[in-house]
Amino acid sequence: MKNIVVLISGNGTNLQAIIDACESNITSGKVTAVFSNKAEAYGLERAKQAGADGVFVDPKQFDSREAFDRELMSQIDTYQPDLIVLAGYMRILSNEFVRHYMGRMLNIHPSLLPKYPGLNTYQRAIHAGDEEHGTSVHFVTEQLDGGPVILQAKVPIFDDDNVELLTKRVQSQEYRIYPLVVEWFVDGRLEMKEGKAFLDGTQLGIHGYAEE
Ligand code: NHR
Ligand code: GAR
Repeated sequence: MKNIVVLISGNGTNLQAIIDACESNITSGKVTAVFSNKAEAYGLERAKQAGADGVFVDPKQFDSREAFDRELMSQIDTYQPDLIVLAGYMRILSNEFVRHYMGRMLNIHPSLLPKYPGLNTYQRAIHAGDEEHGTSVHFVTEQLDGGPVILQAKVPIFDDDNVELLTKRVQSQEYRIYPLVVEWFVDGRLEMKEGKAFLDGTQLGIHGYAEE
């Protein structure tokens, strides 16, 4: 059984999708702990309901990003994780943290990377007049939202769209693709080598498995 540790900052709906998948089709993975940098994150409740540990680590108790991340790392490592999953985790991670989990840490980012790294992607896509938006699962590297993409899902942007509707449309796709990628990883089908993602030994392109 592979141990999965999930990092969140909020609601944890992606966490829930992964927990649910581990109770059904992901037979070789288990969420053992969930860490949050926000005390009120509802995802901590979801963790406990699923029989996993839900741990809040308070950034205010630390002098620097590096010191906070070092504490997080040492607590995470008590679970001997095979995979770290960022699921709506809203704090940039230090290089030391990223290097420690390199090749075994995934993120889901709400844009069709490499378009729109960073925050407020929905507003940016609507404002730019884009006809489509989406979400990307990628390996985490030291470059923010710049690690190799594994899988994307696309949705249309309609003429009378708004951020709320578009968010819902994108998130419903996240609940399909994130558990699938986690399954690939725990089944040993997915790896990162020399900054590239490989599925079943085949190198993936810049949009991940779903090439144009
Ligand atoms: N850390 C590294 N090193 N690399 C990545 O690719 C990371 C990462 C940490 C988080 C998620 C990411 C996203 O999917 C993620 C990817 C937060 C920010 C941010 O600016 C940016 C990207 C992501 C998450 N955070 C502010 C900060 O100063 C705080 C913003 C807030 O609290 O609202 O940490 O988009
Ligand atoms: C997700 O939609 C994810 O793509 C996004 O936050 C949401 C978290 O929702 N991530 C980021 O914006 C990272 N910067 P959830 O807590 O309900 O899973």
